[in-house]
Amino acid sequence: MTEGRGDYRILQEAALRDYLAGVPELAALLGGEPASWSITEVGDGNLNLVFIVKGASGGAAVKQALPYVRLVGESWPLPLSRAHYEYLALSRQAQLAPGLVPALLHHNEALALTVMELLEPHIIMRRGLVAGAHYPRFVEDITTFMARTLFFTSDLALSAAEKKQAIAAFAGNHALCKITEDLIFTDPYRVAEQNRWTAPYLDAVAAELREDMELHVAISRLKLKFMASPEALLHGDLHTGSIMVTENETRVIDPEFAFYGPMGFDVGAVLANLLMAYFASAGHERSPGERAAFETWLLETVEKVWSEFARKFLDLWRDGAVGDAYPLSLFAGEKGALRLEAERQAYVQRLFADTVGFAAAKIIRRIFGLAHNIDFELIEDPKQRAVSEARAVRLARAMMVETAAFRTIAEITAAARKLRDWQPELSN
Ligand code: SR1
Ligand code: MG
Repeated sequence: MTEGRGDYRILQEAALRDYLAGVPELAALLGGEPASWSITEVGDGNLNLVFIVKGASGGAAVKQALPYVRLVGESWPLPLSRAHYEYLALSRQAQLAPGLVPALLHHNEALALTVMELLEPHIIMRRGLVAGAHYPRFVEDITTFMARTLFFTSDLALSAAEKKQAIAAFAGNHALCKITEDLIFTDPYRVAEQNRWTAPYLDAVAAELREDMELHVAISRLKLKFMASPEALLHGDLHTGSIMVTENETRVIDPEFAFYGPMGFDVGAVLANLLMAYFASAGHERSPGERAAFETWLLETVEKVWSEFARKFLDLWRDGAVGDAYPLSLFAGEKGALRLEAERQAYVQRLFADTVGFAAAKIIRRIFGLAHNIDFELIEDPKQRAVSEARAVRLARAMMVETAAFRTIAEITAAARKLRDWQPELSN
C-alpha cells in the first residue's frame, strides 16, 4: 500500500489519471479504460487538493497535500509530511473505531497522496447543518469514535513505553500544531494581518477581545494545555467540516492535524461546531421559528454528545484499563474500587472543564480569525450574520473565562438557549 520515495509533483487531472492507471489495484477498482474515468477536483478545505475519481465499476477519493496553504497561497509554505501523519492517524483510527473513518486504498509518501474509499452519498456535515438536516446516527457514531480513539491511545490503556513511542511518532507534525497555536490560541486576541470579522458590526467586539485580560489569561492557559498535555492521539481538527454523514452513517475524515494532545480539544471541537450551527440557524430561517425543531435537535445533540462520550469513556476505563496509569494494585478491594471510581468521575469532570474551554476557543477563532465557517458565512445579510456571531461570542467568552461555573452540559445548552434571541449592540 505504501510506495517508495521519489520526486514530489502536483498531480492535476491528466497526471493523476496516468498515476492511477499505473496502480493495478486502483485501475481494477475503477474499471474500464482510464480515458473514460471522470476526475473532478472538489477540495473545499483550506490546505489540499481533493479529487473524486469515477470509473465504469467504482470510484475513489484522492487527496494530495500541497506544499503550501491552499487558502492563502504559495507565500505560506507547509510541509508535505502532514500527509504522512494523516495516513498514520487514519490507520490507527481505523483499528480503534472500525467503520467510522474512510477505508484506505493506497498511499504514496513521496507524492503526499492518499487514495481512500469514495464516500457516497455522504455529504460534509456542516453543509447539512446549514440546510437544517437532522442526523439521527451522529451521536452514537461520534461518541464511539472519540471515546475509543482517545481512551485507547491514552496512558489509561497503554504502557508507558507504548505511549511515549506513539507520542514520538506524531511529534514531527509540529507545523500543523503551530497553525492551531497561532490561529486558534493567539491571533484572534491581538492585531494580526490575517484576522477578519463581520465589519463594521463586530468592530467593537473585536476591539474588546484585544483588551480583555481575563480572556487573554484564559486562552493562554488553554494554549499551554494544548502544547504541553500529550494525553491521547487527537484528530486535531474535529469540526463538522471533517465529518461526512448520511442519515445512517458517519465517517470522520481529514486527521492531518493529528498529534498527542489534550482530549478536550477534540471533544470541544465537536461541541463548538454544533453550538455555532445553533447560533447560525436564526440567520438561515426564512420565517420566524421555521427551524425550531432543528435547533431543539441541535441542543439535544450537544447534550448527548457530551453525556454519551463520558459514559462510553468511563465504561472503557472500567472494562479495559491495562495502561500504566492508575495501577490496579493500588486500588485493591472494595475500598480501592470505590476510591478509583470516584477518581474516574473526577477525571471526567476535569475533562469536561477542558472541553468547555477548548470549545469556546474554537468558536472565537471562527468569528475573528483567518478561517471562518459556512454556518455563519452563508448568512447573506451581514448584520444578521453579526447578530448570530455576537451571540456565539457572548457564550464563548463566558465558557472560557467562567469555565468552572458550567458544571454540566445542560448548563451550557441552557445558556445557549437564553442567548438565542438576545439582541447585541452592534457597531456601525
Ligand atoms: C491555514 S489552515 C486554517 C484552518 O483550516 C483547517 O481546517 C484548520 O482548522 C486550520 O486552523
Ligand atoms: Mg481539514
